[in-house]
Amino acid sequence: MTGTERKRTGAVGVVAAALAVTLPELLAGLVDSVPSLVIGVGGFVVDVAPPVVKDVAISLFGTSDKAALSIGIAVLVLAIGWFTGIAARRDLRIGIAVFGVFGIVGMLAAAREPEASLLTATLAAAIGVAAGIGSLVVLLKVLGPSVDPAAELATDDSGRRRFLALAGAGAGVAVVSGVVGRRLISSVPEAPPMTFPTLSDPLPAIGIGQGFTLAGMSPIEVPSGEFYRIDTALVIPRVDTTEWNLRVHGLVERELNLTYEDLLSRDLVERWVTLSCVSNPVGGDLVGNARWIGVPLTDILDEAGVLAGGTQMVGRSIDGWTAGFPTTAAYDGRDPLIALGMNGEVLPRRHGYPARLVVPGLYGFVSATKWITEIELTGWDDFDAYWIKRGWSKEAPIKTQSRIDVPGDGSAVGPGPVPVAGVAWAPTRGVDRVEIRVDGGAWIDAEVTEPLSDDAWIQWRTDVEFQPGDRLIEVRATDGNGVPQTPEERSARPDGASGYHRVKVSAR
Ligand SMILES: Nc1nc2c(c(=O)[nH]1)N[C@H]1C(S)=C(S)[C@@H](COP(=O)(O)O)O[C@H]1N2
Ligand SMILES: [Mo]
Repeated sequence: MTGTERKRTGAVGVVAAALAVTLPELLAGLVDSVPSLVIGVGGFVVDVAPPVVKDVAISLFGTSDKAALSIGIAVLVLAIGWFTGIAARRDLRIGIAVFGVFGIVGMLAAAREPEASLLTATLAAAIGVAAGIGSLVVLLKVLGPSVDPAAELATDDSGRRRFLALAGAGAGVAVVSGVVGRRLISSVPEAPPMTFPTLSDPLPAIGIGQGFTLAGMSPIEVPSGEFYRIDTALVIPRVDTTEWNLRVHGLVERELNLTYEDLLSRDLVERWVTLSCVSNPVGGDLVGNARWIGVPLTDILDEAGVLAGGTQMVGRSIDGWTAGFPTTAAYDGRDPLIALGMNGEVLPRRHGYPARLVVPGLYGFVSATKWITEIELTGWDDFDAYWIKRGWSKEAPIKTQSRIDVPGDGSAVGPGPVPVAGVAWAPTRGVDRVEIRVDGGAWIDAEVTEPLSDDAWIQWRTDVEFQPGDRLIEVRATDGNGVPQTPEERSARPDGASGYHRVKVSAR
């Protein structure tokens, strides 16, 4: 095969593979019941990847890691396409086999997705396989018969132009269906706004302008659109509340099946609760504070009647994710919620619409099940939830933490007084005090905002006049029991990072 022939047949394979992947994506975007093969395969990879790989990739913990996974899949698909095209030039059966195998893998993976059926997954895969093999055959044909090494293929100008036009058109269709398909798949319309008539004491919103306002500083109430998002879902589940219900079962006296209307008609309460991800590094932003509206979890548990052995409360989501925490944590006065609203509005889909758990003081991975469909009471030792099976701690109270938001790390400050400010949290215990120190000197008290609740973060600030030169600022919080945050440096795995947040500045 000549260099040109290799390039062109490789390109044929790339175009065919791109069409095989993107046409079913477009269909998945247009028709709700058709699953995305890419998401199916991605989800499968995410589920079976060994914990080590996940720790490195953090693919389940961050949103941008999902983009990385998609790009990885795309590059892999196009590379396989390249080699398939070249191989198919010699023997078309190889091309047919590769697309066939990919179709079967895509179908099986996509059929596992919560909203898919074997039928719709098969349909999507069949379209992909047909598009791949079809374009492969057509483009190879246009390229002309296989030639001897000395000759050039499709050497006459019109033949070459025809090939380039067709291949270009194929690539164009693939790009458009890929982009449009992705858009459609990830565009999840929010539920329409509504009021919560059974909410008796709405809390006032804490907008920008309340608390300390400094450029670069976190607000007390993080707007829902800026709130961190962590989950294993490659697409946000679309839950139809007319079909949805929350099943409370397991070690209970009576099983409950609650509809969305049932939950909305309950006595609702509103609470300030700071949520944190266990993988939030010291100084990280996988933490936020919001007003959550919901049904007190204990109301529902009391109604179901927890039996003696029901020492673990497992939440299960529509996409099969699970989290479990001790039932005693629901009853020790911390007031967990089956949340239906966030910051005064319907729970956004990315944060778990129609309902999720919010348990003050526990990291999200053991407690905060979004898109919840089941609450199951089991024995503590009888079930290990999603992340526990992957080596994370089973008990996971949120550690007392504080963060310096301003000045930014590495920034130049001064001369004169420099505002140093940030947030601190110790959900269920509250924050009593925040101190900072410079270059390991004496701790200086910062001013703190009035706590909204023991579960909510506070803002702190103070002004510092730095001696010129490189300076190191450290912060520590003391919780409501008088226990200062530990200086011991630990990474997130297995039960949350600890240590002081440090920021370096250069002062003039
Ligand atoms: N269904 C589902 N719920 C989930 C998760 C998930 O992967 N799937 N991740 C949990 C984790 S690890 C965290 S930190 C919180 C984050 O909630 P947020 O995305 O609303 O900030 O959700 C929790 N609830
Ligand atoms: Mo998390």
